[in-house]
Amino acid sequence: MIRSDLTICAPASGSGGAISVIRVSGKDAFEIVSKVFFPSDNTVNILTISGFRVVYGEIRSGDEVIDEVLVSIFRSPHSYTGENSAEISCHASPYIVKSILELLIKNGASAARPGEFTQRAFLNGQLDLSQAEAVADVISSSSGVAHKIAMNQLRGGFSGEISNLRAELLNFASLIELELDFGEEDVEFADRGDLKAIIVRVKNLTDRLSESFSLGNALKNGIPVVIVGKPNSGKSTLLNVLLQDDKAIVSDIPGTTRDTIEDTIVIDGIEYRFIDTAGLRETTDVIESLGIRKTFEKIAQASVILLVDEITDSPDQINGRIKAIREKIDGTDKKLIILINKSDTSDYNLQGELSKRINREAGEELLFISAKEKAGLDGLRSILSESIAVSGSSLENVMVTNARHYEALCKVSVSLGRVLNGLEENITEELIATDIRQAIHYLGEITGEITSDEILGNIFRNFCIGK
Ligand SMILES: Nc1nc2c(ncn2[C@@H]2O[C@H](COP(=O)(O)OP(=O)(O)OP(=O)(O)O)[C@@H](O)[C@H]2O)c(=O)[nH]1
Ligand SMILES: [Mg+2]
Repeated sequence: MIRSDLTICAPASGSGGAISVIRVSGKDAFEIVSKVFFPSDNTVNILTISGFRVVYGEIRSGDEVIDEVLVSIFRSPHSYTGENSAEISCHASPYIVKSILELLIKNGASAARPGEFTQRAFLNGQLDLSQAEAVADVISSSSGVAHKIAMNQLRGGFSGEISNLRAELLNFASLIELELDFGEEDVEFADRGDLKAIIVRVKNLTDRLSESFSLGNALKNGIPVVIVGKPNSGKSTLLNVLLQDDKAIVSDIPGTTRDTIEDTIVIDGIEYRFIDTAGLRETTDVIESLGIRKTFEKIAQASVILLVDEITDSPDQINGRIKAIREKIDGTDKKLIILINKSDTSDYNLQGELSKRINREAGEELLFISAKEKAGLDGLRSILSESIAVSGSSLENVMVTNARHYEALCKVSVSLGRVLNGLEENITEELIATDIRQAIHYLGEITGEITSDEILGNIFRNFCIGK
């Protein structure tokens, strides 16, 4: 619901620290603040003062001084929301913050709803929809890379790409609609081959963007790395040393881990979600077999699979397990890393012998480690970083991290596929125009624009038909 007639207020800073910021925004922001805030320089009037000024003074409730504060003034449209806004920096006492908010509300402000400042920024055209969504991503990003992607989206990189696609389609639509206007006369304003080339190009770009979602989403939420292997091979020990935390129970009893355990850690600016699983073996234990079923699900969801074997396993056993995992991940871009654990219990010669007899395919890595002695882990971390960096060269490009955008892009692609078929099969302009409008509509859904008027606007602006 839009409540643009209300002036809203809310704490804008988190708990802790020495200072809290309270944000007030809306047409009556300055009037309301002026009723409770008294500048120490009484020649200053916040009703008339220019924007981007900071005023020192007291917040008072009747005769009682609640706090000494700084009030920052932002005049419409030069504020985050685009409205008149004030930010009150007070001491970070929960009591003070609560008292000031109560005072503001008593004097006519309303408590802001979640996201309402950003919603107003969008409604007032300060941000488009995908940028507004990026605000939440920037705040919640927990790694350097996630932050970089969110900042790119906030600064309009993604919106720019979507706008370019839309502009191309709007041009195309204009031509088709023009032909529709001349319906009876059977004119073709645009060469069908040229039109097809535009759609192919836009569809390729759309598909490239939607393909970036699986990595983009993983980078935002943590790259899922699943740790699998036979019981007792040291999977939970490995999880614990990677997380530097005793998260999982470790014991010498095979079948210790029966459910999946996961947690995240940032390595070289990228967040990984490590998932420890129940060891894979034939079992009649109901709970354990449920855990094993879950292990397969986790393999399906993971980007990277760490297969943990023991140095005392025979090459045949290890090759058998590699083959079983490979069958599960065949045809995907999942990365398989084979870890031979408990290397501390063997000598170097055995490692050399073993590595010769393990059948690896291109892209699969083999590493000898000792989870218990924390040996070989730097090697593992750098393989992880490199494997993401390879596909992560796309980091330089715009990346889709938001499921809503991904869904919309998939719909765009389907509509464009229909346009291509339509062009090929020479179907009527009406039907082609419908599919194009749909594709434009879905792109507009991403940035939050309204489309049909725009198509018309574009026709008249570009072609000056004047009717
Ligand atoms: N010598 C040696 N022992 C290890 C190493 N890693 C793990 N262990 C031991 O192997 C046993 C099993 O370790 P876990 O981490 O519980 O193995 P797991 O793969 O999680 O076992 P399940 O959950 O039962 O499938 C424990 O006694 C560990 O101390 C290692 O690198 N070297
Ligand atoms: Mg375990």
